[in-house]
Amino acid sequence: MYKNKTISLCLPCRNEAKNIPRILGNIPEYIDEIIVVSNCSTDDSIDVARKHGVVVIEDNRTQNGIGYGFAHQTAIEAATGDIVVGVDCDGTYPVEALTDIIDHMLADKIDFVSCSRYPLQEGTRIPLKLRVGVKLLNLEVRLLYGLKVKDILSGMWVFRKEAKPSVNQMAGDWNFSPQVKINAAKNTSLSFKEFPILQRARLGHSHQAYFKTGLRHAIWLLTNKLSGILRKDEAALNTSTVQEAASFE
Ligand SMILES: Nc1nc2c(ncn2[C@@H]2O[C@H](COP(=O)(O)OP(=O)(O)OP(=O)(O)O)[C@@H](O)[C@H]2O)c(=O)[nH]1
Ligand SMILES: [Mg+2]
Repeated sequence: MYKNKTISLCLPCRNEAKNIPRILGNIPEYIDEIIVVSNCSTDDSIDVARKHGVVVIEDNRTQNGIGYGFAHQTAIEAATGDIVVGVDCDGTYPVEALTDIIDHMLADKIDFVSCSRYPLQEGTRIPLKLRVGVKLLNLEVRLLYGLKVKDILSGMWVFRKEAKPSVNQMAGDWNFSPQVKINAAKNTSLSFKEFPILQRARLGHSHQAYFKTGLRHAIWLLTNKLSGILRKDEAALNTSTVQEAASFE
C-alpha cells in the first residue's frame, strides 16, 4: 500500500524466464499484488514466476501470433488494487520510479499516466529504428486523433481502478499499447498525462520484429480511426431514425 492506495502490478510475459528474477527480485515492498500473465511461454517463465510467490495466470489467446494485449486484459481483470500498473516483464522499465509517478498522479488528480521514454534521459538505451518508428507513429496519432503524445508505444502505464472500463476492452496484440493510451486520453471523463521515465537496455536478444510491428501499428491506427468514424455515423443515423419514427407517432 502506498499513500493509502493498494497497488496491483500487471506483467505480460512470454519467455522471460531469464529476466523475471531481475524484475520480481526488485519489486518495491509497497506493491500489494503482482500478476504475471504468461502467453504461450515455452520456457520456464511460469515456474520461475511461481517461485517468487506471485499470482501467475496463463492466457494463451493470440492475435496475429501475439498475445500481449490479451495478457494485459486478463491481468487488469484480475487486479484488485486501487491503482493498476502495467509494465513489460523484460526488466527494461523502472518500477522503482513508481512512487514519483503515483505522487504526481495523486497531487494532480490524474486518472491515467503513460510513462514516456522521450525525451531520452541520460542512460536510456533505445535502438535508433525504434526511436524513429515511435516518432512517426506519434505523428500519425497527432494527425488522426488530435492527440499530442511523446511515446505512443511505452510499455508502462499507471491508472486508477476507475479507469478500467475505458482501458480494458481492446486489441489482443501489440496494438493494445497505443489503444490503451488513446482510449484513456480521448475519454473526457478521465484525465491523462505522460510522465518521463528512464528505460534500461533489454537483457538478451530482442524478439521484436520492429518493422512488421510498426507497420501493423500504422495500419491499426488508421483503421481504428475509420471504424470510430463509421460507428459515430451509424449511431447518428440510428438516432435520427428513432427521432423520425418518434415524430410519426
Ligand atoms: N503475454 C504476452 N506477452 C508478450 C508477448 N510477446 C511479448 N510479450 C511480453 O510483452 C513485453 C514486451 O515484449 P518485448 O519482447 O520486450 O517487446 P518490445 O519491448 O517491443 O521489444 P524489445 O526492444 O525487444 O524489448 C515483455 O514482457 C514480453 O515478455 C505475447 O505475445 N504475449
Ligand atoms: Mg521490451
